[in-house]
Amino acid sequence: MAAKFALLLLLQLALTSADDMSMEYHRYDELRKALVSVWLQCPTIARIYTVGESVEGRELLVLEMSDNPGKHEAGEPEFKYVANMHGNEAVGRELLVYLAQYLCDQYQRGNQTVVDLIHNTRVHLMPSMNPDGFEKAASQSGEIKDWFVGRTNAQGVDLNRNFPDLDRIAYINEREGGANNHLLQNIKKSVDENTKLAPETKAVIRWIMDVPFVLSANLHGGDVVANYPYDETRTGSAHEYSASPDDALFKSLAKAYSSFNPVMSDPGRAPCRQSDDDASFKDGVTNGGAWYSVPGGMQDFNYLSSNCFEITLELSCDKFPAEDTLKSYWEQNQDSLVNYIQQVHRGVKGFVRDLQGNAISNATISVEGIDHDVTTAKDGDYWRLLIPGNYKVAASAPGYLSVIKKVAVAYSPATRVDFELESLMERKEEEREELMDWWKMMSETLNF
Ligand code: GEM
Ligand code: ZN
Repeated sequence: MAAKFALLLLLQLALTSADDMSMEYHRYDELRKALVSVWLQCPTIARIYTVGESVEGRELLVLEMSDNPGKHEAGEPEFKYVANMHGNEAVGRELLVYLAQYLCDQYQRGNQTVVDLIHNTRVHLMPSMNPDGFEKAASQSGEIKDWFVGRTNAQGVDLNRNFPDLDRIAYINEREGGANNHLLQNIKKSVDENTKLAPETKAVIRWIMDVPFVLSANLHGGDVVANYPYDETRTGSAHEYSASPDDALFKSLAKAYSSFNPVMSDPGRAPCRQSDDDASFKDGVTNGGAWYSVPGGMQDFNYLSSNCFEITLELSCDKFPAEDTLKSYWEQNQDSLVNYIQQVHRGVKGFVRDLQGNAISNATISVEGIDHDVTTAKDGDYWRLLIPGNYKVAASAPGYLSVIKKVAVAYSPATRVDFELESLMERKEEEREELMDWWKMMSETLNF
């Protein structure tokens, strides 16, 4: 009996492996089953968890893929893909299901790139941030779907306008002096009590604050481009290039995606629609503000509230294309999706510890010339994505003497830079002892 069951299971799994799985839209229950099937096939490198519930009670499911699922490993960077926050934008949702299946298959086949990726990275895939919207969009009869039905959550909230508008705070701080990172800290309480925040938004905010994500992308549809911060313009004008302190890096990250996608990077690609305002698109990438201003978006929220650098990927002209085209989207995006995850292994990374070797969490890592700091996670581990170059990197923490190091950064892998910080208390103690020794010596010499 057990053998028969195992055989059936194997047969089912063989049928759903990435090579021969025909791509079809997964409704909510099918999505759950597809994720469970990956987990059953690859239980040692996969885990399913949920970060919360939608308005209508559907789970915001995440498939985690890593060699030690379920826990943050000291020194191992965390990565996320979030799709379908606009419920009617369905391609990203299906691509993440397919990506999960692909990573599982390739890991089992010993594909070295995938094995290395899984061993060195903790990858989180959320195929749908707006499962209610998706059900609404998918319930429309016929192949052609309305452009807007299912975009918002079940309360009519556009989730990509619903995040706390930290850009406004960052822009004020730019003028008046003040930080542009970890800006949620002072207003965290107001997130819990804020009735304007949708449950989906709240759940994702908590997730972003809890997991030490380093890099992510937010998958959309309706155009074909990789969009990078800032999304909201400084002046409030509709279109205006809005550089973040990490503009060069973000451009490089966006190109790391677009350059592996033959459609996105095609300089001769016709605009999705005649009326499209894609004047800001170049090499398949665009600055968000230059395209059009988006206040309250998820992308900038990541950058301004946490250590996570996020870009927004527009993957298809149609938001909900015909099912038989899904496979072609996978083919266009497969290499980009994998290559973009690998970007998490760039820049500098390492640990900040005290002289006894104890981890210093929440220490600040700053780079001369780039006005945006990251902080260490609980094991004192940090990741600071950077483009190639020579940098001065400083580690500091309250009560410790700061240390600055010169670092050369190549494209990849990340340069390892550890910091040992001396506590000011220890320094004071040392100084006191030195003074005592001196006093002792003086008194002996002068024969007091
Ligand atoms: C966008 S998100 C990407 C574009 N960002 C900017 N700044 N133009 C949205 O939320 O309106 C498009 C989409 O819905 O996919
Ligand atoms: Zn969208």
